[in-house]
Amino acid sequence: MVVNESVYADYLAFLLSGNKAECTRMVQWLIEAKVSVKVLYLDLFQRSMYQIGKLWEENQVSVATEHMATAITEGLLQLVYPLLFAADHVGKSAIVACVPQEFHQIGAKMVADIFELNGWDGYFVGANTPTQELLKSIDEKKPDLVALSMSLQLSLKGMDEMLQGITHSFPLLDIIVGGQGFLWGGTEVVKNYPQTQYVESIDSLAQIIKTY
Ligand code: B12
Repeated sequence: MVVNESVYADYLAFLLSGNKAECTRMVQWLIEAKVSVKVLYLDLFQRSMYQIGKLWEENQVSVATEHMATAITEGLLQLVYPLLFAADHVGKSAIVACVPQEFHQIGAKMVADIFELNGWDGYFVGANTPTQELLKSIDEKKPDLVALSMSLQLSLKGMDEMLQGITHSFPLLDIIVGGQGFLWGGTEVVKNYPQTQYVESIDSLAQIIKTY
């Protein structure tokens, strides 16, 4: 089932006005109507946040409105949780982190959820993760995979630093990287790290997870 244009328009209007109650009711209703996690994430949450980013860039909405919409969206992700943990556990795990200086975390949280949806443990360790802290988590959790998220073009330096740190301490660990920061380039940096793969979407990620 898809999210049709009028449902999306209503949701966006509620999100922009900070109407958390109506946004919650709409998401609950879509979950009951068996809309998939992927559709909710891409066609409702991602689409509306990209639109809010565009409106903010064009000075049509304030920073406060954008912050409010972000907070509401982060809360709504939790409504989806019961759908995530239904899959049989396959005994694999991934750590998901935002690279240093990267404060955009909704996409990375979605990535961690996609692992859960496929029966993995998906550990989201946070926005702006210091490399040393990530290394400690890897040592502790011994994941099968590490996923790094980058939303800003400016975060490429942090991505490079993190890839260096991981490959130095855990040379055989598979790493995947993604996020809209790569829209402005950066895949050439990733190619310097043989265990690392750029993945362009959560759809492709789901395919890759299945091959593990
Ligand atoms: C909310 C928001 C913020 C919030 C974030 C809070 C939070 N809790 O996350 C705050 C206020 C912190 C913020 C700050 C800034 N922001 Co901002 N922000 C946004 C906004 C509006 C929405 C982000 C979002 O949640 N998107 C929805 C998610 C679901 O999409 P996503 O992140 O792309 O993730 C999807 C995919 O990319 C993918 N994915 C993501 N990671 C990974 C990883 C892997 C491994 C894989 C496979 C896939 C994958 O999966 C997700 C699902 O499909 C965007 C607009 C936009 N286009 O997104 C701007 C945007 C990202 N911000 C922007 C900017 C410029 C900034 C600031 C520099 C502004 C400033 N001057 O201070 C700061 C930088 C802060 C920092 N150092 O990180 C620009 C970036 C432009 C650029 N060229 O880099 C954008 C695009 C806005 C714009 N139109 O100009 N921002």
